[in-house]
Parts: sequence; structure tokens; C-alpha cells
Amino acid sequence: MKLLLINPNTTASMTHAMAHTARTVAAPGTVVVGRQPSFGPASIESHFDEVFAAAGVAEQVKLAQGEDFDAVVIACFGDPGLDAARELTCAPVLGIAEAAFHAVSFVATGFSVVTTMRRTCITAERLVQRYGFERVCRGVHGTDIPVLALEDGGDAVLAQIEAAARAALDRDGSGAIVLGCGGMADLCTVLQQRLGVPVVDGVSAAVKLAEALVGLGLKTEKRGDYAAPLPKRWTGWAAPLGNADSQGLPRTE
Ligand code: 5HY
Repeated sequence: MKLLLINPNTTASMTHAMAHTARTVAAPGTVVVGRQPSFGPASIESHFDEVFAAAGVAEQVKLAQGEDFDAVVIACFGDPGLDAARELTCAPVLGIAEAAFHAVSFVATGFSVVTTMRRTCITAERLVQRYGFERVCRGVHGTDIPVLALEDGGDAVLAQIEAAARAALDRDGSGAIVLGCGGMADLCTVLQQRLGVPVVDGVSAAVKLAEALVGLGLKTEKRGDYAAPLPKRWTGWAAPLGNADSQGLPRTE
């Protein structure tokens, strides 16, 4: 199967790192293609960043139409643009937050999320509500480690995340940890060894769940709200993204 991994921020090195993690867990025969938007923030750490990240996801799914991807992974813990992406393709689309919540709920009755900036905790908390994991998620904890500081953070950043995870396990009384940032994907194995509890990275969880959905022959429904967007007039820089032709007029098939 061919899997499109979209990093919704515009930091190519982070896209490469997450695509690498995806390839390490992918089944033989799963081809992972990593991409990021042509516009938007280098990291997503605010509601403003998130708006453009969502548009960037829509751009990349739109541009990939016709490339026969079997599944799409949105590799940012806010799952930006998830519903819009599902309108633009029949392939299953998985956000790493939603995938991580499903995966961890099979191995623990309570989990804690450890993420980057404290100000983004609300985003994860809202996703817990949206996806119906209130009874399993026992806490969301920010470390105030900037997303891009994860890249070359080294042992200091790893130790900081480990300490935050230990504190979360004790405080929440939970039995597992979900890593609340795509940039933490490559820290999962060492953290699990050190903490001695299940640690879930959403990138890996999304890849394995995508393989399962494709293996089941499941596709995104097109009968209801995930049907293709209605053609209409689009203006301005986003017109090419819409269902509009270069003059901004509805594109007729
Ligand atoms: C992420 N930001 O996974 C989120 C993490 C966060 O650029 N990639 C980002 O802090 O919400």
C-alpha cells in the first residue's frame, strides 16, 4: 500500500524524521511518502498556526488526488484539517492524535498525554472530548518544550519529557503515556524502556491502523458529510485549492 504522511508544519527535517519513524514500523510493501504544505508555520503551537496548518493539509491532499494513495496520515497532534481531508479522498485519513487514543485504549484503562507547549494542551483536551476518550484520558500535560526544540534536543529534552511523563503517571494514576507531538515519535521506544509502561506515538499508531483499515478494504464514506466539497466560486490565493479553475469559476468535470 501507498501511504501519504503529511506533516502540517513546513519544517522538512521534521517531515523526514516522522516519515523515517513511519517506515520503521510499516509492514513490508507499505510505501511511505512524506510531504508538507507549500505555505504556513514552521511549527504549530497556537490556534493561529493551526488554521493555516489545516489549509496546508487540504492543499496537500488536494494536490495528491490522482496519485492513488491508499491512506493518508496527518502527522500533527492537533489533527488539523482531518475532516476536510476526508472530504477530498476516499482513502482512510488518520490523525495521529485520534490514532494514538484508539491504540492506547486497547492496552490501558487510563492514559496521560505529554505534549509540547502548555498553551496547546487545550487542543489535545478538545480532541479527547471530540473523539469520546474522556473516560480513558486522565490528563494532558505541557512541558513548554518548543516543537522545533525536539529535533536536536538531545538527552536534556528526553530527560525533561521522561520527568513530565513520570509526574503525569503518578498524578493521574494512569497506566500509559501518549506522546502529544509528531516530533516526539522517535523518542517513543527509549521512553517506553525507561518508564516501563506503554508509550504510544501517534505516527506509528496511525501507520499501523491505516494498514489495518486498508487491509479491511475500508474507505471514507461519500454518502454524507465526507462527500466531496461542492464546486463554487473561490477568489484570491486559495482559489487554486478550491474547486475553482484559474479564473475562479466553478471547475466543470
Ligand atoms: C505537532 N505541533 O505534532 C504539534 C504539537 C503541538 O508542529 N507538530 C507541530 O504542540 O500541538
